[in-house]
Amino acid sequence: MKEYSYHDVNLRGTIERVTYRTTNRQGEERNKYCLVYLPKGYDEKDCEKKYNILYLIHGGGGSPDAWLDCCQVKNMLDFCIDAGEIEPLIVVFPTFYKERIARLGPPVAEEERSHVLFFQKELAEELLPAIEGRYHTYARNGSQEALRASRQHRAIGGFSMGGATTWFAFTHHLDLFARFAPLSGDCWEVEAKGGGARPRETAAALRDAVAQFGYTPDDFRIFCATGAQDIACAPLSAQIDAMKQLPDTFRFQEDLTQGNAHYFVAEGKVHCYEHVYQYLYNILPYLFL
Ligand code: FER
Repeated sequence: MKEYSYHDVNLRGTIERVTYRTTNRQGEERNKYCLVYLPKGYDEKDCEKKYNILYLIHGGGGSPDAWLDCCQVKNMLDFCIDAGEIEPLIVVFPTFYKERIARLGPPVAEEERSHVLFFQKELAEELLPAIEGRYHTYARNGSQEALRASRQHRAIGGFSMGGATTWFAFTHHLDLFARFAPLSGDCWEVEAKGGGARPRETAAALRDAVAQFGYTPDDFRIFCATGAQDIACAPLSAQIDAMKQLPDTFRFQEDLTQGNAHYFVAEGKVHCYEHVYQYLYNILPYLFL
């Protein structure tokens, strides 16, 4: 694995704050914000140029600011684009929490799972339309039809509970996303902590989603990673082992240009943004190939 460290860059992307309407869990209307990274050179008046887009989700207890506050992901994006290592892309930092929460005490897995699950409807019906009706992505507009037609140019990834969010997007919205980067978080589709506790059922649920949406193994790519010392390593590795037993659906390869699924475990890395954004650095050049 390549290690990223801070670089001076001449031309930087910008961060915008976007507010959109949603309803809270009681059904009351609310404003929510997300942060949007626009690469250098992004010109709102240029309607010809189109950008790939990555939705990057924080971990449990976080906020739209967490990724940007906790690691050098912005400098890494600026550098990779400035150096030509990746095509310029838009990165959206939303939150799955409905209201800003200051988590008291330790996380309760069932509760965290329910936030992430409840967010799936907002993701598809409110967040994506608000963003892609506004910025120059491959979606013609923010309609579900336009979003589906441009799914090859849309990725979702996340850290920890953001990884769980990413797996839920796979099972719920495979028609809207074609690229997935679950980082240090297992799939909680079957139950909280299910990737580790019930790996075979979890792998089957992921396979069934592909079949139910009518897709083939050529229609998606999964880039999954964690650290050898990360608390997600044991559950995620159990889940991935079970997915490897389903080679008709999941074609694991080490080479990031081959197959449709990748899993790497980085030596010495733990459960924190500073370590996890390194995986993103390694994945980004291949995410939209
Ligand atoms: C995991 C390990 C830890 C995971 C989530 C966590 C979704 C969450 C930790 C926390 O919120 O503190 O595999 O998968």
